[in-house]
Amino acid sequence: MKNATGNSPLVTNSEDGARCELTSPTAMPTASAFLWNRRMLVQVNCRGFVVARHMQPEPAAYAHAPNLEAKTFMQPEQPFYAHHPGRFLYVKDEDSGALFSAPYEPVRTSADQFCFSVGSGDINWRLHHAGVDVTMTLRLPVDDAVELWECTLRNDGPRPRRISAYPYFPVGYMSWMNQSGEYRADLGGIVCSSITPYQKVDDYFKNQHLKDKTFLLHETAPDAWEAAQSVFEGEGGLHNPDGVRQPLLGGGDARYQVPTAALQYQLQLAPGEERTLRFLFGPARDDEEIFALRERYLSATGFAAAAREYQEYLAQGRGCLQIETPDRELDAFANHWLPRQVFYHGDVNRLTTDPQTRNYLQDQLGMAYIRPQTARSALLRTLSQQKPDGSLPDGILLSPDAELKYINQVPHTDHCVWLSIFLHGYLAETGDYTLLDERVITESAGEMEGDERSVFHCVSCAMDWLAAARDERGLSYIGQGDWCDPMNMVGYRGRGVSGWLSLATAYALKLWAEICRQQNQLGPAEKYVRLAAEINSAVNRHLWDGDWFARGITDDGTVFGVRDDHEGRIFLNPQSWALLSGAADDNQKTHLLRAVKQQLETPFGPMMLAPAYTGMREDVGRVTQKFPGSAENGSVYNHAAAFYIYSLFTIGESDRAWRLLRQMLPGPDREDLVQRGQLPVFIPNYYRGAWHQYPAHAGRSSQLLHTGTAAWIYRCLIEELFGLKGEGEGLRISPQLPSHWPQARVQRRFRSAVFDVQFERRVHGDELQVYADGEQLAEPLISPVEAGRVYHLRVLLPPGDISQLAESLEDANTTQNPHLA
Ligand code: CEZ
Repeated sequence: MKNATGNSPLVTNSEDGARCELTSPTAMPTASAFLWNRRMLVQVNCRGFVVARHMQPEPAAYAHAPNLEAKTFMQPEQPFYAHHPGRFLYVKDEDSGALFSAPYEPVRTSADQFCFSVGSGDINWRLHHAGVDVTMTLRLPVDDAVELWECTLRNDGPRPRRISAYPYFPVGYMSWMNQSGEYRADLGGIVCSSITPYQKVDDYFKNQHLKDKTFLLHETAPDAWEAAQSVFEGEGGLHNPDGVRQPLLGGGDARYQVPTAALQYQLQLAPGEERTLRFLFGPARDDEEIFALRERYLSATGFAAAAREYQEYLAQGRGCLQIETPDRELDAFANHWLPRQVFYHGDVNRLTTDPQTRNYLQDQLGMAYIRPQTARSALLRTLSQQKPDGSLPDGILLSPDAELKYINQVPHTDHCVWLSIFLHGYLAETGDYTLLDERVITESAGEMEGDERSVFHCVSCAMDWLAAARDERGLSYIGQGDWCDPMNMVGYRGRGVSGWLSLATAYALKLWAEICRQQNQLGPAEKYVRLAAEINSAVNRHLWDGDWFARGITDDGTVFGVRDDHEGRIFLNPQSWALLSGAADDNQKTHLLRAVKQQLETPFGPMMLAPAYTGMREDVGRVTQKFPGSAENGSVYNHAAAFYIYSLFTIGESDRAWRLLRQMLPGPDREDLVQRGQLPVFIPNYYRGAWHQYPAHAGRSSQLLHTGTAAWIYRCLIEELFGLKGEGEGLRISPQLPSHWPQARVQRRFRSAVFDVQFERRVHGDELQVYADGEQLAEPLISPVEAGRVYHLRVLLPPGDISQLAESLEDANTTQNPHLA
């Protein structure tokens, strides 16, 4: 534990990189972390505010306005203060009346010491204030929607203390139909009840299984309690509630009032003495369920068993890469946090029942490196929902009752692209070519019902659909959106086309052609290569703007994302995908790399477009209405940055790729951490952009943890930066380490074998040399790979490329934020 006000570092990684700790509740006030299990997600911030959702199976909240639309997780970047109550513990000295609270909110007293400590399976806060040590720890079990809280109070001073401790878990507004709260001695806690509001008769039947109760159960009986929020908070409010100003809480109920859960413990602590209190907080359908949760978890042994089971669960998400490089922060991130985020996405599919098809396939691409059998079934599930014309629906239904909702009711045209991208990555990683012969049972009703086709056939149909969904110029229709959801008005009248999607189609067809060739399907391979070339040249004919590729052409025939545009002048995605698809020749590459550097790069990564739109453009769509520099409107949208980084690696721009990859991680210096407000425990979906418009705000994290970025960056590290990539029956070694790294050590699990790799720089000689178990390889390829074997590789890299290094330094200078300098 470090001093909150001293000069100790703001954020530190533990020695093994498995814990990340923040030593101030105010320097990065929205810094957050998350825990999840198969039923729920909890995102907490360092000050004690919490957003939690459980699945029933649609996402729902159980504390704070549950019947507000629980569609997505609310924007945690916005201060939690007004709308996001949390889990608090007030501590009152019974003799002096002095009050503080843990973790920091709601009283906001600055503690003598503060630590917000994030682990992969628990989050805890430790603080020391006025002679009292408080620890609050949150864990989740694997399979139930319930929070396990453990609070320890310790008298750290020389004299006996009389203290009242008040766990306060606000529940918030539950329902306009029916809400209440009361203490239930028989269940051991406060139980709040409601009826999810509805009007349609049908909903009555649908809602019957909903968990309409929220409980706070205690292991140790309290001295007093209160269940009405207005009575507990009273005139003093959350910061100084009336309840804690009285000797004892009043024991009131909430009867059609906003319910809450406040308990009071009067503790006498001798010097050095401590007390541990355990609680369960969560949703339930009825008393029986509450009772069962209590029986199962609410004890020291119940908590310990849950923690053990949770560690076993996390072990299933263990990454395939362990690294030791000159960059300690990267090591911690790549060894712990990144695979954890990939596993979260891939195992619970962002806790939705109808993930967007492109998200599902990209999340599962990440899963191919962690638990490939899950990725495999996801592909089969996706294809089972393919439409008769070869296209894919906008979302994939994961349960029988699931429906396509929200964004999935808007027609997007890019979903098929992700099929061959997924497969290309999956097959390289697993060598599981039998998947291509697997029979797919088509679920869709009508003529295709019961039809059985091979994966190979289904994907070919999807590729044919993509190749056909183009206009007379040969460019891909955008419909009401492509990868960019809110780019919904470029082509809503049926004519507009997407430059990005055209390039992505060319790339997808090329990848598929490679797979066809590998399968000895030479005719189709040749066809897809030809189609890809045709699309690339159509893009070159219509969308090359002299220095970069345009984003698209509107319904009215206006090319946009070009030099004449004052806003949305240059977009990142077409540049990245022109590198991937091969549309850009060497001369074009030089131009577009320079344009991206000059117009899009910031110290926090490349922006997705610039300048950000400041007003509605009706021929582009609602992306232009988003706040400039936020989300798709010109933020450093990490998913798009990841595409760019990946594309840079594929053309051998190693140092440029490294520089941008490193910029995605917050820290390690304090200034950067404070500006972003993000802990290096997950990649947020964006950092604020609009670098030239609102430089003071640039870099600030969205705190949104759902992003395709995680899978792509994991892939970049494994296959590109460390260059340990599957190929046919083997593993190819083609590292692109940053040129200033003298060495690195990596352990890579690959198809049931282990590769222990030592990378070193050579002093002389400019080719790569690989030694496997002492013997030099003629080609940097180990093939076939023997399952169960441990390979020891020594990889000698050419000396660092000084010219690339100079490029990096020059870049760093051109992107200095004037407001940070
Ligand atoms: O959603 C993401 C989508 O989940 O935005 C990406 C897209 O490729 C992903 O599939 C780029 O558009 O305004 C919107 O509708 C946006 O689409 C957002 O909802 C965005 C969220 O930021 C996800 O966290």
